[in-house]
Amino acid sequence: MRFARLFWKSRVYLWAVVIVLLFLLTGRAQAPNSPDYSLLFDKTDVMIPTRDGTKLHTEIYTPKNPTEPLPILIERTPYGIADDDKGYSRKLARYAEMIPDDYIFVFQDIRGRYSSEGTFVMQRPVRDPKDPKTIDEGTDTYDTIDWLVKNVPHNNGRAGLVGISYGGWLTVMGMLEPHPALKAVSEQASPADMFLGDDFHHNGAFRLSYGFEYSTMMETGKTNFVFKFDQFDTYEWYLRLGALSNADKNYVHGTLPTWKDFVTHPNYDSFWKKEAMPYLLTRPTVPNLNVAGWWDQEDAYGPMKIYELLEKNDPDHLNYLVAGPWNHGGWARSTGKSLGAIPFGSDTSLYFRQKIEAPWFAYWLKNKGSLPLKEALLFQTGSNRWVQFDSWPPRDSKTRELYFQEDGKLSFDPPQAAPETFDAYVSDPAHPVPYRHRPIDMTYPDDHPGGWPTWLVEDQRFVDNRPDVLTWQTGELTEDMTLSGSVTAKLFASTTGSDSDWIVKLIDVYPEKYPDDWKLSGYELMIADEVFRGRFRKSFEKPEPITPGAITPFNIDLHTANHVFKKGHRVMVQVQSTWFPIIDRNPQKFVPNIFEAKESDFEKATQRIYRSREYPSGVVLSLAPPAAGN
Ligand code: PG9
Repeated sequence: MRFARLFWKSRVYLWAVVIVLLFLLTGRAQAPNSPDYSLLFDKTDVMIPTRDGTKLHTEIYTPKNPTEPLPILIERTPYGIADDDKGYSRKLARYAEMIPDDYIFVFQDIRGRYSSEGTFVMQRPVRDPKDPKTIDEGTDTYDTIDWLVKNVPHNNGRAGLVGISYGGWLTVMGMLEPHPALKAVSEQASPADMFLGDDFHHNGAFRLSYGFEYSTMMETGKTNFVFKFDQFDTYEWYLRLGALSNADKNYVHGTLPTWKDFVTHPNYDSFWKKEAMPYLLTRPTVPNLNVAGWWDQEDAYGPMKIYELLEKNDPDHLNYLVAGPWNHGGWARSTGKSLGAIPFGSDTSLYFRQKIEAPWFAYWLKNKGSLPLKEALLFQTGSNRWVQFDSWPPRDSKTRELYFQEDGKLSFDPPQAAPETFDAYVSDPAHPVPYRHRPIDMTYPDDHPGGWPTWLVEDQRFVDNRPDVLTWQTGELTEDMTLSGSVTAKLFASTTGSDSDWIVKLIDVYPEKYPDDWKLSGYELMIADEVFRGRFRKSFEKPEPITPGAITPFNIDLHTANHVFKKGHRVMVQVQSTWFPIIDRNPQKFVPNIFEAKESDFEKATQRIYRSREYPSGVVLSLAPPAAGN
């Protein structure tokens, strides 16, 4: 009797029904991909009022016949909640590993998007908290939580907040003035600084294809819009576009606020600082799990920066970090066994969802189990294993510089050559280096699986033979080398122009013959990469021309990596000056605002990378001490 009561109360029978149905339908005893959620949840559709009267469309999914008060897990989104054929949000599938723990799931359209009222503002600036009439995404989150804990039956008074990318940023906004019921958050791939390192610019260089396609997607209507390119290969399309001013003249026609912001704020001014985390985050207010992907093509910088900023003032140990071998949001879908051609030896995304994310929320919101990580849990690529760290970057790594040498060699020995020793190339804005192999399809195609999500793991051999890409590499490594922490490029360079971009890529070159996986033979896998717009070398606020012909130092932060270059592999560095169309073309002649450059401003430039005793260019790597590293 007791068992029977427990059976009915625990709703195990519902899961059994779902699994049996699936088994019958598919003839396979597999885990259901998409169960019938109407058997598991009761759905309520509400418009939640916020303090200025604007109502936000919200879907609430309460487990059927709850046996105890349950926490509320909230995801807020600008991308729509999209229902399945039973009218249940497709978002539920994202939380498959948490559903057995029992939560009330809440999905909400943010202000001005999809079915919510109000006006959408791209990354709406944070309000002045002294003015009670102001609102922002933080107050909308606060008001939502307040309404939910007061109105949703069976809740236990605790709320969690989670989101990826824009949703990650919304999660951080919810932490700024947190509602007392907010007990745990997970910021996942949130941008931290749109001028320095995330979707719209990197080190001041404009992310053209992303900036154009994202702003048209978000600001053409209330729902996602797909820009219709008249050419599949957008490399060609953006080249035909010519100077950036043509985007507004020919397509945008002043209709996109975000495009206007790009044009009117070409430097790191208060506009960009208003939403940048270094100016907002002083301490963690709620336990926060930061999540990052090593090959995140959109916001790799953000979560690492947010972790770093919160770490500065975390006496109660509320700030945690997980990084895995993922692209943007890759941890939330699929198994994560591989990315593009690169295998990882285990189901890394599934592991995250089952063993990290689900226990993390269960610990804070349900007092269940123990914390799944001590501080930072980072997947080590190359060796394919998870490693726990007490701090990230680790304090015990030692920096060593790999120097560019003659004949394309790279070595730990400093160069001895005469001062004027360099390698050179001509950078021509009329023939920019593609950032991924062509055809470069649009960023978010709606009719085919695109190349964007995996471009960072593409084999870099596709540019090896270009005369405008310089390459240096070590010999075959005689033992494993563990990179564990920061990577910085130190270039001594000159240009015949008065402005220039420098793109540096740190690459793991697989052995020429790789029987473990033949298709990876000789593969050139990017481990770290970044672009730097030369005009900003002294200040991101006040750009300055480069003196043509002058040997100029450029220090470029390639961020952190946790990677083993295996014995038999080589380390490679590539330098180039264009990366198109993800980065707009630098005219290579200094103009006050590149968004207003004329066609005639774009010039070829001869670039020199010095590799002499006086001017030793190279990359500085943080290497793990041998004992700890392997
Ligand atoms: N990378 C997207 C984004 C986040 C925030 C602002 C603009 C774009 C996203 O995936 O949501």
